[in-house]
Amino acid sequence: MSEIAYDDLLACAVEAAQAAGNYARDQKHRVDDVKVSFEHDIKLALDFECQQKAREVLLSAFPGHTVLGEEDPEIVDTDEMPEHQWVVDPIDGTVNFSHGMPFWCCSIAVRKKGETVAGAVYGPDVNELYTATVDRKSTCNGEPISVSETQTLDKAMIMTGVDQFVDPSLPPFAIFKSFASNAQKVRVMGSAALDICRVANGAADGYFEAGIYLWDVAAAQLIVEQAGGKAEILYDMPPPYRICFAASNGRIHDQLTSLVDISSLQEWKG
Ligand code: LIP
Repeated sequence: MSEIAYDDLLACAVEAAQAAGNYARDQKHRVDDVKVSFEHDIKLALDFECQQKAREVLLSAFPGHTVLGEEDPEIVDTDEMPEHQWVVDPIDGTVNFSHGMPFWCCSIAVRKKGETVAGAVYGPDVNELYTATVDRKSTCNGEPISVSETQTLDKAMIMTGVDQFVDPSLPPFAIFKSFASNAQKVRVMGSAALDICRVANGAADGYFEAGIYLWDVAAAQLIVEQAGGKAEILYDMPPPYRICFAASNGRIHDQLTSLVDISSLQEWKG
């Protein structure tokens, strides 16, 4: 079986992200079609429809590949490492999208035997398309991007988020407090993929979130790494693909992760 060029995989990721993202943008009048409502989160009909748009592009180009999507009906953990697996978040920042906030995107990555080799994050309302392959530098709208030069946490802007388990007594808020007192500023913008891409382009210096999912960060992790930054899963949480994740410009990484008391989070299962 011949190798598939990373550029061909990236081109497909971009095509699928734009198909899903432009569809969501053009169907915004249907944001009231809510399929599932949680206390602090929602699933729109458009989440499912956009995932299907992306799947159609991906599997039309690569019928033998597998797709892991946020909106899959059944998600089971597996130690399998498929030859090619696409990881799709059709609308990252769904609540922002539903309120008419522009900070949302479609995130698509492809993993080869478990290693992300190409990724695209497309934000239609912010007009930003971030791309990276494992052998090329990251770009935004075709222009190369790099992480910031910020050396210390007290001069850093840290992006973070809170998932639907938002009880302030829970450990993630203790971590939020420590970021707020140690960083120059903390921002909660509601889209992990775009947050991490802002670390990649130097607008922010770090990102942390407990209770985020693989599909939120898979493409952006490669984008920040290929922009000179560092990103890592600090540990896995239940259910499958839910993680504690940090990304940075590399220079402040240890200062950032030293504020995360993993033991407190391991007791908190969310
Ligand atoms: C969102 C993430 C965000 C997180 C939200 C939500 P979704 O992803 O991008 O960082 O704080 O709780 O998980 O669910 O909109 O794709």
